[in-house]
Amino acid sequence: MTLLSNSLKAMLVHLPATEHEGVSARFHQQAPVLLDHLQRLYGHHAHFPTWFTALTVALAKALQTRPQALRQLDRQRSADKDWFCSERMLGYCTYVDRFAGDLRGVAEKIPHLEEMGVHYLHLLPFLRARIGENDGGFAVSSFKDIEPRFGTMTDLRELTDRLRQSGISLCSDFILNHVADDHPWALAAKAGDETYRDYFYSYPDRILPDQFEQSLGQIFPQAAPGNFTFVDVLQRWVWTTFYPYQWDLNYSNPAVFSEMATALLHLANQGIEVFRLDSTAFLWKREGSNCMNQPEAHVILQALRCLIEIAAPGVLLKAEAIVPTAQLPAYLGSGTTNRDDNSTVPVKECHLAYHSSLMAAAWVALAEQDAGIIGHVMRGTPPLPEQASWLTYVRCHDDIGWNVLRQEAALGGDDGDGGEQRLSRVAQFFAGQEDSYARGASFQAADPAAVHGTVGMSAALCGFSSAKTEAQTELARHRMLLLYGLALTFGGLPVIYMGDELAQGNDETYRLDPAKVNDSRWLQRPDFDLDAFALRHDAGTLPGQMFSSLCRMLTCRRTHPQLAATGKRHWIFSPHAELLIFARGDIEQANVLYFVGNFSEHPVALDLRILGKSLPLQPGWMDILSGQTFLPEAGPAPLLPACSQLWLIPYFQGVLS
Ligand code: OTU
Repeated sequence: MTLLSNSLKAMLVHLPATEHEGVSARFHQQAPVLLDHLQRLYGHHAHFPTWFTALTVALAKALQTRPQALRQLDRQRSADKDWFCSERMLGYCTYVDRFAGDLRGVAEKIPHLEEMGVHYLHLLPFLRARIGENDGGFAVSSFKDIEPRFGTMTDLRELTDRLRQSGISLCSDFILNHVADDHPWALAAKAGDETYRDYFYSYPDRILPDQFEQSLGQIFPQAAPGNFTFVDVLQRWVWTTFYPYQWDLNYSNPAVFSEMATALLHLANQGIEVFRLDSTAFLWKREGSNCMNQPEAHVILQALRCLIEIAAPGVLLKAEAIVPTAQLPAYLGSGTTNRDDNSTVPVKECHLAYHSSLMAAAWVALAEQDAGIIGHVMRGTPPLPEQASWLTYVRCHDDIGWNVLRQEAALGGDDGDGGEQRLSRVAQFFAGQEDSYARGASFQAADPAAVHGTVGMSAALCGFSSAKTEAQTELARHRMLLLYGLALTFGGLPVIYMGDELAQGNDETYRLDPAKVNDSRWLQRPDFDLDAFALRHDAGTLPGQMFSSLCRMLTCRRTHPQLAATGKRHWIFSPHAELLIFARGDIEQANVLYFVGNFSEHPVALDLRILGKSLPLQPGWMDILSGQTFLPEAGPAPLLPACSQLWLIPYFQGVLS
């Protein structure tokens, strides 16, 4: 206890008396858990007490320098902890340069974001990145500087202020698993500084790397095979899970934790309100394992959460863990932990986590014309813990990783191979093989039959690029809207990927760039199409039709509280495997909302009697997207056209519910 009370004293010395009460309250709530977690990771180090006290002083300095406007936001959000679970929350993800050139250009695009009702903007990495190849900014050279071509730290602060005036929270990648090989820590290591060499994992020979490799996966098996890179100047093998120039940080070294925690708090004070914690699954290495989802990785994330709760409680942490459904909930926090007064509190980890299984399952359902696998994922998704939400999405800057669905694919598959052939067929379908409408490409699959990933913009994967007739284009648009309909109604924070609102296609130019040609993810990283943007209100054009249809769905979402992340969700059995049916809200109440999606390419009859079974009387139904009503006495079940969807609410003749 003295360590904690001494640490609090050391903190308060740096803070104005007006902050003491609030900080002390947050410290008393979080510090015991923080200390417990850090002792589990680093308590065996002799200098732990000194190290811990120094960390809390860094915490105090972060508190001391946190701008007043952000402290105000902290207070507001401490009183409304579910703020990001609202049905009004909508995200948009894009690259700074591709969307607007630089940070100042992003501010000029705010009206476009406001028109869609965006309240969360994920700008892909904009910190100073490695000179040369840098994995699209995911090889960070400095956590203190902005990529010069995007602007300055002042530009960032001005942008976050401007976004906040429009009710938009900036989300930034915080790439905490690795740094670039030209980061000062890596340069110091290469210069012979053993303190910094120990910020990384490195080995004098292949003995341990070869032992680790036996149980490790491959992220870039084609472009960067293996997980270790020989660095001549070190004469050692460095752990590089991703590209050879991305050196994994060694979190068994407490110095790494405190450096990264300090960097996170500094960036929070620049006005970043959400941190996308990149590659969180890989943070802890354990021989004989795949070094993913290790318990210590969760302890690290929970400790970062404690620090944020003390120093910047208005900030959200989002786990980027592309892992099987069963391993996702842990990233939001599971179980309870004891406080020093023996009370138990729920473990808090990240506020948000990508529901990558739901995203991948939606694409599988489209390829198979069967919604079964989405049902498996939905039923395998436990209720959200308090103050937590899923990030739901259709596409992002990365590949669609099919292997997250191995468990679900094995359930419905009939190949007896754990779903591998089933997922391989889907990957090949979207890579445009056989008679598929999709125009995607394989990602890092040396063997076309192997299951790895698929790349391509939503529009290309949904058939816009291959469409030869008006009907085929219309069907492609309905496929894409169906996938966004699921993301918007499932219950989470849905994120639009830049260009999808205009049905923007692939960017094939990466094949001409030697620095990109080996990473097909660049296929889905086009510049924002300003010509299409100019047509967004022209209903006679494809961008116009896409934009108006999507905006209709966005309006319906934000005006129906049943669709908030905190709302209940009930999967409903459908006799037609093509149909996905689930209810949002209370199925016994008249404000229940049903999503019905036809994932097939042919019309399917919807027996309305499946819906509303728990309602006191069988209502009629109204589709809030089209306004169309379906009355029980109107006769046979309505036919759902191919790839169409209905968002149904009870409709009592003459009385709108
Ligand atoms: C993440 O990668 C980023 O989203 C990628 O853009 C980066 O290349 C990578 O980290 C390294 O920073 O799940 O948890 O399948 O989509 O590795 C790591 C390749 C991730 C990436 C995947 C992803």
